[in-house]
Amino acid sequence: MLKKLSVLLLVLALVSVCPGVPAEEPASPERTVHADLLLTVDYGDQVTYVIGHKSPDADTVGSAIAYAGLLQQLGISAKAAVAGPVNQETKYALDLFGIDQPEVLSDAAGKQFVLVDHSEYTQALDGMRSARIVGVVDHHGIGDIRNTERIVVWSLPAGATASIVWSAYQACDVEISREMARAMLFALLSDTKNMTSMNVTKLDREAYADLNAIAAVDDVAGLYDAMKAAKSAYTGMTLTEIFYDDYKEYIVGEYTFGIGDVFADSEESILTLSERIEAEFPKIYASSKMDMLFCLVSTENRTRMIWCGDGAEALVRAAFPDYDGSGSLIFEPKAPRKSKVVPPLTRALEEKQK
Ligand SMILES: [Mn+2]
Repeated sequence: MLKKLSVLLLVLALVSVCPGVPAEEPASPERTVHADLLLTVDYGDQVTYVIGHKSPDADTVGSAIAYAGLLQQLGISAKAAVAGPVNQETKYALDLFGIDQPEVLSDAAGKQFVLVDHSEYTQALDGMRSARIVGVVDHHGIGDIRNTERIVVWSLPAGATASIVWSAYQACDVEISREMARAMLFALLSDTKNMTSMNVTKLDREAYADLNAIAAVDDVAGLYDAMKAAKSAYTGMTLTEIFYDDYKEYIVGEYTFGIGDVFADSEESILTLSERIEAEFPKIYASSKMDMLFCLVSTENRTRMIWCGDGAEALVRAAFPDYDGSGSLIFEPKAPRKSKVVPPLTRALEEKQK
């Protein structure tokens, strides 16, 4: 109930500061409520890195760039960064728009961050437990990061983190430049599959309409298709690199597991690609630190899941009662990692430890 209420309050707060609504009173230094709150946080003298999760995807990178841009506009010394090299999809969009790739950091210790698109240490840059976190922008659940200071956390169940960043610009009444609109637009397109995903909310639609107008991209559907093609081409990458291209780790009690999300460009390549990864899986598993590894190979319509590690098969049996014991699991329609794979695996692992 409390959670519902606070989300409602945040939404109301956001609505109340939308631009176009004349201010009731001439706010002292013409700053909105949310801009004021962002500036209430103590950033000290060091630079604030805005960074997304490991195996950065387009939403993580575009959101980091745009939120760093917002903080800069408010006079905060902020810089976008990434926790690893950007993927082919993101590289395509950045190159197309002439936007610089954010700096790649390898260790968070001693530095200061705003986290975007994640809020758990397993997905954060190494050393994050020894870093200072001064903000979070995320559309997943609340993870395990800790900070007892007063910071700004934007957490909304939107289709993309980029939409929340967009709403932060609205709440702070900061004008969105064409470059920032393009960064948020490619992020939004990627996470919502060009606004066709089931997770699309009204906020995403409003963000999309506004960003589209500012970004002035001739053919948005064509941009999305080209990004998708760049992603599934995996040009010049080893099978291990393909597995880790879009990869996330999870901890449930005393168990750890990782899931790679691999994109196939046709029904046939679901099988060929997943069989090639399967052959390489024991080697990938041996050099990982996880108890179990899972790999999803999907087109827009179908997913084949394979796994490796002690107890992985038994876990699949417990999590997915339809599993036929054939050594792999087919999902139709496609199984998004976040909504259809992580929750059943997590529940089954929790059950196992009761
Ligand atoms: Mn995201």
